[in-house]
Amino acid sequence: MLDEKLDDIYDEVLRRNPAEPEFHQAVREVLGSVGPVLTKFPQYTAQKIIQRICEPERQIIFRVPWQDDNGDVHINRGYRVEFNSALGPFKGGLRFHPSVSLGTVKFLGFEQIFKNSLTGMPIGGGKGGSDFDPKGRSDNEVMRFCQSFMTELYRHIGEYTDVPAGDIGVGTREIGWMFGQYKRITNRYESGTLTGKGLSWGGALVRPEATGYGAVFFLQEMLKVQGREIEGRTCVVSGAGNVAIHAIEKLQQLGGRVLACSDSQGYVYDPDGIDLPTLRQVKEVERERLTKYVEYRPGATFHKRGNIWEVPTEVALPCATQNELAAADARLLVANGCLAVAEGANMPTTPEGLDVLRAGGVLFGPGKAANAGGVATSALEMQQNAARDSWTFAHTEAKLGEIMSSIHEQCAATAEAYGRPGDYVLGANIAGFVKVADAMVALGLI
Ligand code: NDP
Ligand code: 2IT
Repeated sequence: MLDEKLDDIYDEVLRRNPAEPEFHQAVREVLGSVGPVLTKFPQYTAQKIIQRICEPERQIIFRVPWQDDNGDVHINRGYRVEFNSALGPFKGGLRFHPSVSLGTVKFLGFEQIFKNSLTGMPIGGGKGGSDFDPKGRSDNEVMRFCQSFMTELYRHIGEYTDVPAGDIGVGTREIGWMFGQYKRITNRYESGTLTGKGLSWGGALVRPEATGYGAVFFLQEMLKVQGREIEGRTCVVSGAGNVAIHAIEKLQQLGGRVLACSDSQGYVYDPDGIDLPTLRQVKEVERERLTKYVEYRPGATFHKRGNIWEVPTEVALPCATQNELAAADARLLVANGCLAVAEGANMPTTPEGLDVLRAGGVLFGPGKAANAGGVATSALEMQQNAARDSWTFAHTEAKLGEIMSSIHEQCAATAEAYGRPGDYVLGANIAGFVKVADAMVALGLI
């Protein structure tokens, strides 16, 4: 339940932003936490900070025309929502997936504000993307799409304005094609305009690994509070993309036994533990479906349209997409003795799913805290670009580890201070919010 004042604000958000259910869900979750903050800091109410934070500073929607290999013309829609720049230039990824709509980009951009605040780095929140579907497209088609997308986007971004990166469907390859087009149009080698670049052209070590590794570091911190470790525990990781692969890698390095991973077609169960080289061969080298994994590993089984959360596990990391872990899934996890959930994806757990996990006493690390390692390492990439420097893997991974334990500490301390020890959702929302709110007050009515 929201208190009356917040309820009115939320109703207004619904009225002004119709047909954007994911955005509504993200706003509702944050408003559900910040009630006690408004009581403590009346200036936020006087300054209408909540209303301002729910309204993006700028929303850009544009046509992206491109031609496929047969010469047929396609029209997609591009988005960049520049949500909040109180703490630094807008920062957040680009998602290429057929499900992308304005509401999707707004939910992601809204989450990004608080996530980026928690990292302690000087970055505001933004997000972008397109309803373009890269599946089944040739390299040349994806390159032409990226070039067309950047032909409009370039005028809105820059190292002091807005710094995009990857997300679903956008990795180093796509960032390369977009960076190349940006450089060509502007005639400037501005490395700090995009992050997630390749190593030989301004990228940073650990950025590809950072989101997955960071989620596991956050999980490690949560377990540590209870005197527990990852070593020897069964783990299930949904997804089979950038975040999932690197979460699996770090879990295995720390002695976790990862039994299953998934894509949108179903899940793989490998009783001997997911074989990372095979997974990488299938997903990163061949860019194939996960079904191919079982051709290399006869002991593993593919469960077409199966529900990965039915696999009994002590640790669950949803690393695919939003709302992939619903109440029924949460009930399966609880019934099977799950101890902890850390969200590698953005908003993968539904509100009802979260209620079930809470009631079941499962440790829960929300995405805006647990997956913040990716964007934090993007900010480290920006630092290296600005200094024309490059750091070693070990140094950068150590920094990532420090950032994740600081985020855990902020969430835990804030939850404790507001009388809800162990509630990382409340802790992340309040700690992330207060810093942005203070900066907004300090910068005046802009
Ligand atoms: P990738 O594109 O590398 O991988 C996405 C994975 O999720 C694929 O296995 C994909 O399966 C699956 N997936 C995507 N959409 C759906 C869907 N609608 N239903 C079922 N499965 C789906 O993306 P990332 O690994 O980069 O991103 C995964 C999640 O992590 C997203 O929520 C993203 O916002 C979040 N995130 C990413 C960060 C990053 O640095 N990349 C940072 C922080 C959060 P298939 O191939 O079958 O579509
Ligand atoms: O959701 C996210 O934090 C990302 N996709 C990464 C954003 C970034 O700018 O690195």
